[in-house]
Amino acid sequence: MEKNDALARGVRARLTEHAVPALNLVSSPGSGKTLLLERTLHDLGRELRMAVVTGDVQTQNDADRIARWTDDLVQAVVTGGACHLDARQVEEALAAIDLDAIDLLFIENVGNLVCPASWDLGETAKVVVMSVTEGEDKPLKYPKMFEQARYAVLNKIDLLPYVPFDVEKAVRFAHDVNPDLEIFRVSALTGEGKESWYDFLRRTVGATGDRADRGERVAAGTSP
Ligand SMILES: Nc1nc2c(ncn2[C@@H]2O[C@H](COP(=O)(O)OP(=O)(O)OP(=O)(O)O)[C@@H](O)[C@H]2O)c(=O)[nH]1
Ligand SMILES: [Mg+2]
Repeated sequence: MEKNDALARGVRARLTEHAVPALNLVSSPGSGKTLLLERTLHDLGRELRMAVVTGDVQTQNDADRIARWTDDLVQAVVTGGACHLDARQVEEALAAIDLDAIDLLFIENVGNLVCPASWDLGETAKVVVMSVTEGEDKPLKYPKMFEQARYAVLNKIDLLPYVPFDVEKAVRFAHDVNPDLEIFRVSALTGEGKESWYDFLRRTVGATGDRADRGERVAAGTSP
């Protein structure tokens, strides 16, 4: 774990040097991380250059799905049994990505709400995706993940008419665990609520400066 944290610091320093914010998407399996990324790349791909590192225990399915929507690099990491990505895998994946050519990096972690909470990947922030088919109590049952995350996406809101899910209760539980959690309510399928998510992504990129002054800052050796 100490070795991982040291590697994560290296990844973070590298991303900072290139002014690239990185969002680590974590969630239970099937909550919609990949579909959210597909829609985001499709809708914002002309405005922001985004690269993706996807982690799966087995298969490159998610990388193949995401690669349909972007010419930027999509790096697949097959963990071969491990229930999370680690900083070394991200560091290796970054070797194939031109950080000066991208505005934002997404990391899609392995789907589960336990292991990824403990592993720093050098990301700017963890974004926990929670869907309305999972029940409102996930923040209470997996508190570490919700404590570690700075943002949450409540996904599949298009299904609210069909499932017994109390949004206000879920939000309350999430804030009981982490009062600072900023929550976006979206449907990756229909696009409902997507604008608040996109505004957040624009803000995140804006906070680390635009590409025009990135070169100067890198040359001057200053962080954003
Ligand atoms: N109705 C509905 N279905 C969705 C939504 N988002 C994702 N799905 C569906 O949910 C299933 C799982 O979505 P994925 O994007 O593969 O989920 P994931 O979190 O990437 O899954 P893992 O990578 O296996 O952890 C797919 O059948 C999606 O089409 C949504 O907003 N609404
Ligand atoms: Mg996925």
